[in-house]
This record gives sequence, structure tokens and C-alpha cells, in this order.
Amino acid sequence: MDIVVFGAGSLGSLLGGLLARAHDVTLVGRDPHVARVREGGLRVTGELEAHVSPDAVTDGRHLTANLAVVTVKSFDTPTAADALATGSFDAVLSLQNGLTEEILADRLDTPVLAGTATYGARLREPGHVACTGVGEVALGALDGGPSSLAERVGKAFRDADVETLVATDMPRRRWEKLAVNAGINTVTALARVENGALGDGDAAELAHAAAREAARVARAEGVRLPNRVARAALDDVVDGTARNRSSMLQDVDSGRRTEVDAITGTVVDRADAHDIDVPTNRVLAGLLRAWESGRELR
Ligand code: KPL
Repeated sequence: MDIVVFGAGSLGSLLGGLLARAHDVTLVGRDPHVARVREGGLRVTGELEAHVSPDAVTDGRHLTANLAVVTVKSFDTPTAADALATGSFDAVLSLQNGLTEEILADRLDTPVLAGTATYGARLREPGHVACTGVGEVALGALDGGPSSLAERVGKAFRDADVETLVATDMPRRRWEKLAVNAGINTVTALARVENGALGDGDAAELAHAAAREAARVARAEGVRLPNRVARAALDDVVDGTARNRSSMLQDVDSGRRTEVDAITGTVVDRADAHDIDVPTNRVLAGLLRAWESGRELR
């Protein structure tokens, strides 16, 4: 299969590298990473190892492939969608934080699949990504239900030995991931701790409260996500990725803009629409946005 991975950050580079073991992959990203991949290939080390030679480009316009996997930061989604619209694809799969699929579906004629990924990844240096945790990709139709397109994409991922589940309950999974990210990413980024630090104590309480509020908003949106399920999902991710630095902590560490708007901002906006109180998420969003403003990142 021809696959474009749009967004060669940590997760995009890892999945692009893994998919390139079985498919023709083109990575769309920025220099110097892209230039290094073109010169010497892409090295994957850590819990999985590979050395592959995908195509790598900085201009994502006018590309043609069977599948485009979107892994750009949530705030870059409209730009990515505009570039993808100049090309031709049979399907687009989003593996991003936040509920970005709607932005892609609004701007593209191509069918958009929803997805979540729990692989841990860290860009070590240009041309080199570390797999810090073998997770799973779940993908499926945006509105839930069976999809032959999702089955085909799932098979392509499995052919490359990527742990993949074709799911028929993506609406719930997307909200569960949003609840987990609302708890883990924000608290780890503000406290500057690894995910494992949320195992107990005040930080864990704060993360649980954020996830609980997100679950309540999900239910108001018609998605069945009990509080205890959101909390158990958060605890599972904390246990399974204890040594990881969340993507938001990596952003803060590097002085980059975070995904607070797409994660906590979405919880707060949808809560407002349903007249629901989400005080923990509101405070967490305020603190992270203040940090971004102080560095002129917004
Ligand atoms: O998705 C993540 C992220 O860092 O963005 C989790 C699951 C919290 C893993 O760190």
C-alpha cells in the first residue's frame, strides 16, 4: 500500500518507520529531520528496532496514495487538511490528540477514519526516533459501526506488525482518550513529571478530576462513558506508560506550543455548550494558556 504519513513528529515518525517495513511510505515533515531521513534513512530504536528508507518531503501538497495518516499537532490540522485537499487519497486516518477528525472531514472529500494510538515515541535527533512503549492503534468509522475501509486499513497496519484493532465504537474511544489526555497531559506538563507520577497523591487526584469532568461532558454529547471507565482508562495508561513524558510535557520542555486548546479547550467548550461545570479543566486550561502567552506561543 502507498501511505503518506502527514506529520513527522515523534508519533508520526515512529508509525511511519514501522509502516515502512511493509509499505511504500512518504513522511511529510520539517527539516532537518526530513533531510536526514532522505540522506541516511530513519532509525527506530528502543522497544522496537528498525532502519528503513521512506520517502521524506517538506511539501505535503499534490501527493497521491492509498492512505494518508495524519499525525500533525492538533492546531496544524486545518493547514494539513488544505495540503491534503490538493492531493488524492482513498482514505484519511487521523491519529491525533483532540477531536480533529471533524476538521478533516469538513475540508476533505475523502472518507475520514477516526483513530487513537497509545504507542510511546520520542524524537531523539533528526533521523532517529525511539519507541518508548509498544501500544496499540485503534481505528474505525467516525460515527462507530462497521467499515470495510477501516478493515482494509487495519490489515495494512497489521501487515507491518503494528498492533491494531479495528473498532466499531470510535465515538466512545475518542472521548475516553480525550478524558485520559485531559488528565495526564495537562498535569504532567504543569508539574513537569513523568506519567508514572500520577499513580497516587494530589497529582493523581487532579488528573482523575479532569478525566471525570470530561466523561460527564462525553455523556452529555450522547457517548456512553461512565466516570469509573474514564478513571480506569487513565490509571491503565499511567501504569502502562509510567516512564513516558507525555506529549504535552515534551512540548513544554522544548518551549513549544501545546495541544491544550484541542484537549482541555475542547472539554471546556463542549461543557459550556451543555451548561456543565468543569472547574478543574478550566483551571488547567487557564494555567497552560498563561504559560503559552508568557512565551508568546499563542
Ligand atoms: O497520548 C498521550 C500523550 O502523551 O499525548 C499519553 C497517552 C498520555 C501518553 O503519554
